[in-house]
Amino acid sequence: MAKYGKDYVDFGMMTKPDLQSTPRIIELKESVLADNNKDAQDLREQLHREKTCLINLMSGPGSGKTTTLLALHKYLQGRISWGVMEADIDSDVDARTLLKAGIPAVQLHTGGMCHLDADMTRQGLTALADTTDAHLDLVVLENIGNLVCPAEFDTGAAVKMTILSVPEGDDKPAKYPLMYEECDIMVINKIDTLPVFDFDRSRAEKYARLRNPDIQIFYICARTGEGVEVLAEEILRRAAEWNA
Ligand SMILES: Nc1nc2c(ncn2[C@@H]2O[C@H](COP(=O)(O)OP(=O)(O)OP(=O)(O)O)[C@@H](O)[C@H]2O)c(=O)[nH]1
Ligand SMILES: [Mg+2]
Repeated sequence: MAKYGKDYVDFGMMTKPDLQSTPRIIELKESVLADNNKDAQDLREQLHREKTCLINLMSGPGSGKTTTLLALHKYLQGRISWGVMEADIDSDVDARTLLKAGIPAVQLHTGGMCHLDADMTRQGLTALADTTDAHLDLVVLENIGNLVCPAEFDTGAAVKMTILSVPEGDDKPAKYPLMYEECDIMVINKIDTLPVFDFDRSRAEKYARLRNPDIQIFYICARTGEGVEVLAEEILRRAAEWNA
């Protein structure tokens, strides 16, 4: 029996035909595998063979993950076939938002868990593939808003990306080091709010690089789109490299 949530995949919402605006909601089973890392590695190799680049997008709640995905769509659409798995404890708000923008998306419910593991990610990928005939070259997993647990669980992703928004403060890479150690890309979002917060860019960069000298840092305003094109180009480059 699953410790959390239901012990089955609930496809109840599938009976509704309007998948353009009504997200499919997947109630995830908790993985019973003792060794998540092994499972994640298997999934990563499978995705490599299938030429799907999976990005694990992580951050604290409200840093702008969904807004950033919407902003990226302008630069990704027409250049790559992509879709999104929106993970939340409850609600289908984020998946609805993406579907409305024309991005294939499913909503994953974790039944109270604060992160996704590889098995849950695999369930989500299957559900997402069922919503579209197109092969997805790029899939983004918008993980649960949390700076601690998601960093600890390998989901099988090829790329790990985190967002730090200016109002959260420049000290987050010092306080939640594993997140920044694990990630390939750090996006600093909401730069339009820099004038009203005491966020010090060099301090944020220093704390992050102390943990991870190779982390790539991008500054964006997801609301206005400033800086998003450069981030999109890097995502396209990484996906092309992975899928080559
Ligand atoms: N000023 C400003 N607000 C932003 C920016 N990006 C996102 N927001 C706002 O921040 C709030 C949270 O954005 P979301 O995209 O929902 O954040 P999220 O990380 O997906 O949130 P969860 O999924 O709940 O963890 C919303 O009100 C956005 O409009 C930005 O660049 N500037
Ligand atoms: Mg969101």
